[in-house]
Amino acid sequence: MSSKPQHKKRILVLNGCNLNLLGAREPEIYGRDTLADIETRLAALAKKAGVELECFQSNHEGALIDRIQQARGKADAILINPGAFTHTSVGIRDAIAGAGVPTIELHLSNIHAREGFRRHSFLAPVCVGQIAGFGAGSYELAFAAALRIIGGRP
Ligand code: CA2
Repeated sequence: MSSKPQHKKRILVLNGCNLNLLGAREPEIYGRDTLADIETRLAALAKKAGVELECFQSNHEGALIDRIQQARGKADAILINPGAFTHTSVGIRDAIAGAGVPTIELHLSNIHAREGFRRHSFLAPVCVGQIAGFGAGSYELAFAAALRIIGGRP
């Protein structure tokens, strides 16, 4: 019996506003790793797992929405740390809801233990789940969660 060749699974990692500044300021909240450090570690994990990884950061809401729209039918999972867009963006929420790509929301800090305005996420209801509070480790935990989803496990 011949089976269709499977394409390499693809994970898209999105980072929103101000995350390009990681490592430079507020290390007591966000840690000392830069975004490049985090992406390098994810790339190593992706190589080991045999999946393709694409990383994109923007300070612009529309640019993130464009990437989410483009992921439809192309990415198998999305990891997103939307930064402050978490608490403001109905546009990113609608893009995630419309993309049909399982999406995991992640945060370096525990947004539920900070200012009241950070407790609400517009995105959480359209994501598979949320990981928050493990510093740079949140990305690796979210990556592990994405591998489970790609492998057909919740
Ligand atoms: O904890 C997270 O990952 C956040 O998404 C980070 C956002 C914040 O607005 C969210 O509420 C929670 C902030 C992005 C990083 O901002 C920086 C600002 C200065 C220096 C370094 C990072």
